[in-house]
Amino acid sequence: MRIECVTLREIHLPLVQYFETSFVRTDVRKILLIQLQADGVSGWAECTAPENPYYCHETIDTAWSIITRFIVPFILAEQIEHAVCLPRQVKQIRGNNMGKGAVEAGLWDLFARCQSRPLYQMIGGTRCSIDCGVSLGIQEDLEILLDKIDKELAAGYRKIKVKIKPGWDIAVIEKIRAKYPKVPLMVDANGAYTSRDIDWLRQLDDFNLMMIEQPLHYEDLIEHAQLQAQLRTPICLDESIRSYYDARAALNLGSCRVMNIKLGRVGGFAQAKRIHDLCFVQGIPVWCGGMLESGIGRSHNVALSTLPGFTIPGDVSASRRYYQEDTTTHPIEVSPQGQIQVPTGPGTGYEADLPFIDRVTVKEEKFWRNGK
Ligand code: OSB
Ligand code: MG
Repeated sequence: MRIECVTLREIHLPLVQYFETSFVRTDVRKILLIQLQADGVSGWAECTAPENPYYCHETIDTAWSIITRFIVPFILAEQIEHAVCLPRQVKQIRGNNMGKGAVEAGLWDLFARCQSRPLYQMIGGTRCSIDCGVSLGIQEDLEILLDKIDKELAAGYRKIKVKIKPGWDIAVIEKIRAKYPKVPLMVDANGAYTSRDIDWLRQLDDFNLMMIEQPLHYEDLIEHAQLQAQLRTPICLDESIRSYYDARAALNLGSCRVMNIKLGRVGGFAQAKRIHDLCFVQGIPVWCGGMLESGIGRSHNVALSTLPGFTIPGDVSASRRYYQEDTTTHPIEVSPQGQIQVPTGPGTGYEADLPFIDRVTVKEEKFWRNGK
């Protein structure tokens, strides 16, 4: 296949409600969208790199630079037989997974659409519906958080994830558990604790949590292993797992018992699948994380979540929890049973809403084969 044109757009989308983690509050998402065209068909993807380098090294601007300078020239110069055959020059790029992953995911969507096949089947997905959970940010006060949990449970969600940080942790979880003794509940610290907090974190063992996500520094697999040895509650790693190699090291060291797989963080479907397969043979459950994606990125997360090892509800929830208007013509919707029906149309099964995207675009760059 010969890619004829690549378009990068930066869009700005205000969140329905700000999202706060232990490291930053986000009000408006600045999102890089990529459109790849061949044979009159468009493949789309969303780069999950955030506005700032606080979740990972990459930002929307570094990804823009890597994609335009080091990826686009090669995919426009060569033939690409399949999304698994990204040009060698792209594989040579170290790190920058979100930039590489966005192009790779867009190629998968394009190839699936050209073959009129659903993307989820092409990657080996086996589910026709996926189980959904929600991730709730740090709130102004506990009452607001409890109200939000009420609302999400009423909407049918199957897992509640609550962000924690020092000063917003044990007392909050205690209150949630007092009100909802049985709800599938987990916490995510985004690396806000250190080895000095091990005794403090052990209190979380009292609350029958599904898991504790990324309690410690993202580079420290050894301390996570030491903490896991002292906890009954499984540790789940997010930021620490940037590649197959990280995943293998974490499993060998005993740093976690669950893995969060994010398409962008690991560099696309091929890497996500490799990590999934490694976990699958070792009996380690995985689930699909989120990066406050708009509909386009969310639709790729839906496809990824259909792989057989994704046995825990992911942070893949309805578009309208995030955005009033979205980048797909049909918003991603969750049933009252807390599930998303996986569409069976070509590619992701969702269509980009180009008029809307044009309306919210603040920056655009187009590249043609032969420099047209
Ligand atoms: O740690 O999973 C995380 C959002 C932005 C950055 C990191 C994380 C998150 C979330 C929200 O938890 C997931 C979502 O609802 O998209
Ligand atoms: Mg996380």
